[in-house]
Amino acid sequence: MNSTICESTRSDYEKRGFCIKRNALDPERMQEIGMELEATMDRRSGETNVYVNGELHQEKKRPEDMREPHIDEPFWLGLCGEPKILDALEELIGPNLVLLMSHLFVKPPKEGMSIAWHQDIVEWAHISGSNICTVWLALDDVDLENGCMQVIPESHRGSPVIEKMETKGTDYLGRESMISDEQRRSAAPIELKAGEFSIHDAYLVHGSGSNTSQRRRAGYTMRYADPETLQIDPAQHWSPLYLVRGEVDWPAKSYVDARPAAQGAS
Ligand SMILES: O=C(O)CCC(=O)C(=O)O
Repeated sequence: MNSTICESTRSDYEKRGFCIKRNALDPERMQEIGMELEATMDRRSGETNVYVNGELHQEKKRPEDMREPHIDEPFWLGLCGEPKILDALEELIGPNLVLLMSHLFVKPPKEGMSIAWHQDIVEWAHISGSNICTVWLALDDVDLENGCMQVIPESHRGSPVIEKMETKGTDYLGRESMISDEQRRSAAPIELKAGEFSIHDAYLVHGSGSNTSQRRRAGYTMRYADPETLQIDPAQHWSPLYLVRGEVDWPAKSYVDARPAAQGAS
């Protein structure tokens, strides 16, 4: 296991496909985020319909699967526009930033699911572009024991599309990228304190183990792109596209204006 991690610089990010921002959000802000997380988890708990071998079952909703909270909860959209996060992104992918998606991944103690090795870009068949990335904000302290994210450094180089196979396991995705043993051995854990975040390229192979600890592991992923290089079919995309910083060609591209000044004005 390779435990060396890169700092938050553009050259590290380009070389290794990810970087880490330490001491980003302060404890007061994290306390506020923690309270909102509890409220969102309460609102989204309950049962959901699933089909197993063609038969309908009711299952408890998984807290790993709280998708797109930014669409209907202004708090999470506001967090996607957090200046410290956008400043870090701006250095890496440029001054114009579009929010594509977000997802709260909460792994409960002792039973949090693993997430198999995958590349984000391969999961989103209707999206392509050379400058798409994910911010993974730690809402709890995360380490290998509670199932922190792990990455395969440099696996994004050359923008490969790696074939997937079914895991036939109990992981969150049910399919995984076919990577070599050598790549597996090079995995780097992204251990973070609450309030720190990592940024990874959409082609980088990553995943996470199950939570074997007594502690919760919560993270918020926010996915961004540079609108100049982004290619997306809005008809197939399940959420609006939000411009969070900079400029785009209005109104040819239909973005929701979520830049902080626009939000303040409304
Ligand atoms: O939260 C995790 O462990 C994995 C998250 C992930 O796959 C992603 O951010 O793309």
